[in-house]
Amino acid sequence: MRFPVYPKYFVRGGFILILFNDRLIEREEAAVDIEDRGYQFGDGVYEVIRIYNGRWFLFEEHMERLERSLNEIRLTLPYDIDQFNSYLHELLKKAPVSDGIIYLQVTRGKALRSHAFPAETNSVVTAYTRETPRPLSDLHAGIKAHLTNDIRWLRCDIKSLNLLGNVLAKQEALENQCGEAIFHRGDTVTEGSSSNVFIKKDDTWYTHPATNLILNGITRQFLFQLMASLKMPVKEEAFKISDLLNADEVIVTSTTQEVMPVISVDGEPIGTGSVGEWTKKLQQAFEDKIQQLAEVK
Ligand code: DCS
Repeated sequence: MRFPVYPKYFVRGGFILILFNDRLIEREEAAVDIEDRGYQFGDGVYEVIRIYNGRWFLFEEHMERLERSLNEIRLTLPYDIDQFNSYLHELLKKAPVSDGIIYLQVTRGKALRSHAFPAETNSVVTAYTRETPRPLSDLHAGIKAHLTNDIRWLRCDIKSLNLLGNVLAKQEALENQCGEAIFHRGDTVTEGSSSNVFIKKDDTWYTHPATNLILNGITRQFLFQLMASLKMPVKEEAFKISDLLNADEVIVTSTTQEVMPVISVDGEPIGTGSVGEWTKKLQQAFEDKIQQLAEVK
């Protein structure tokens, strides 16, 4: 008994309970078949949704992107999306987190190993919550980034389980004492290994347009709203490595990294080499939204 003060299936801190298709089961009971296509081919899609103060953040936006990813790889859920929503809400209720995430994924399920789709698909849904503290000290001080060649496929708009290109890039960044890898295709900057990239030059933010070459981040889209409210112009326009290195300010954005300042790229300081003023304003606006969420009854 790990959590004697709670009834069975009510676990603070998450992860002990797993949504496995239509059941909530304990972590130890959850096992994926060797021939699950998610395991063998990376044949599936996923989402990471933020929870602040026990409440969902941008839930609908993530679920809409999940539906898009599913459509793009011609995969269907084992039940309708409303049912899925209610299972996820039940999961968060039974395995609550305060500042955390819900990780969810859908695979094309178990089938004899053969590349083409199986005649019958038995999609497998898994999801769990996990306490994930906000990266407050990095948000305050900023991180270093490392440039690397974007070797990924040409459908980065799909939130696919295939993350090998991203994994290798992040590892390379860490081995260079950097917190994030920033991808470039030729001379063009695309996105981070697990984030989108914005640069500020003069009085405008720039970020790569939402094409097949990047994931259209939910945080990225949310920042467009914050930038509008702060009267900060933003252009969805591709920019070059030289623009990145000569920017006044650089940020990477994601569900877990929020509005993360980048203070140097491969040892070259960005702007003054410290967190810029526009970045601080954006971080404050983001903070205010989280605070508002906490106040919702
Ligand atoms: N680009 C890539 C390649 C990502 O993996 C992510 C998020 C983003 C952009 C930013 O998207 P969101 O703003 O919607 O988070 N990656 C998720 C991940 O794998 N872990 O946490 C976030």
